[in-house]
Amino acid sequence: QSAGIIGAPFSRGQPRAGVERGPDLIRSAGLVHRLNQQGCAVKDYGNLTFEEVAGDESLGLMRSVRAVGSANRRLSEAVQKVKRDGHTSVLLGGDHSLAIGSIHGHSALVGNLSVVWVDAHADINTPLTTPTGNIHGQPMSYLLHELQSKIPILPNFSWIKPCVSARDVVYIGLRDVDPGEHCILKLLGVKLFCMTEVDRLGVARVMEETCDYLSAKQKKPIHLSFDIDAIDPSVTPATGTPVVGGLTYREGVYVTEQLCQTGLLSAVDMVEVNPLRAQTERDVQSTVGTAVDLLLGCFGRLREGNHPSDYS
Ligand code: DIR
Ligand code: MN
Ligand code: MN
Ligand code: MN
Repeated sequence: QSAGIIGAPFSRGQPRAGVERGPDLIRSAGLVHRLNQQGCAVKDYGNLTFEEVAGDESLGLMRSVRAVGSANRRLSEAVQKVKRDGHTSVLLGGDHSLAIGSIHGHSALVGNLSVVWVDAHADINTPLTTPTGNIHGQPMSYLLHELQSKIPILPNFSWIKPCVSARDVVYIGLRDVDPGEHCILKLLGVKLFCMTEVDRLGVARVMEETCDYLSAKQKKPIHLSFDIDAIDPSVTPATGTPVVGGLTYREGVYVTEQLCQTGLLSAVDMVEVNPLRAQTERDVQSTVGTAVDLLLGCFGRLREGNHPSDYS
């Protein structure tokens, strides 16, 4: 399959500068070239530009609501275009608030989908449960049908239509979940493999159960939303909210390999790479290199090796 890359240099879903550099950094680590090398056609749609939203005052704790709403509206349109053109959509973030537009746009074109959310965090706070006011900790709450009664009217958010059912979501890698989020996850019965489950079952069984769970009813296109902070900060330290005790590099790559093998992967987000959070250039390289390898895994890279079908 082919990849359609969208860069979204956007950081207003959280307070730390630098995450808007993610798209160009991931590209300059050779993403397009390496995808081509493994036989994957690529169309790079370039970076989105975002308007300066005037008068974007906080609403209670909630910061940059209008900017986040407007940026995601643009992103949703862009993802719809990529899907219309027949590619697997690749969103390079930017912060994780961008999952709102990415998943909304994906679903607008393909209909019902499954979401695999790989993250240290659940990102399912509502505007009323958020302890920080950062919208990157909330995207799932805007997307889930089941939470719509909990979402107040917000400026520039009225275009967002909930498009995902809680039963079609699987979380992997959780280890920093707020009390309000934990309550929502339990109430909705969301399928999740926190780091405790990864420890107990091993990543192979986690992925077997994830794929069984998602294909049990009908085989829907899969949206993978990968927050780089799911991986342990010893490997990917250049991110805004690192949490110790994460997935290893190998566990992360295994997740992408297995999702690729389902043949259902239809859109991928790679978000929260922030070079300004790194101590050293080596930390940046390790984080960005891991992000690239995870994306290569999504597009068929095998660690046993690959060769083109006409090779002899
Ligand atoms: C926290 C942190 N749960 C919040 N979320 C982050 O702000 O709602 N998500 N860092 O990636
Ligand atoms: Mn996270
Ligand atoms: Mn658990
Ligand atoms: Mn996240």
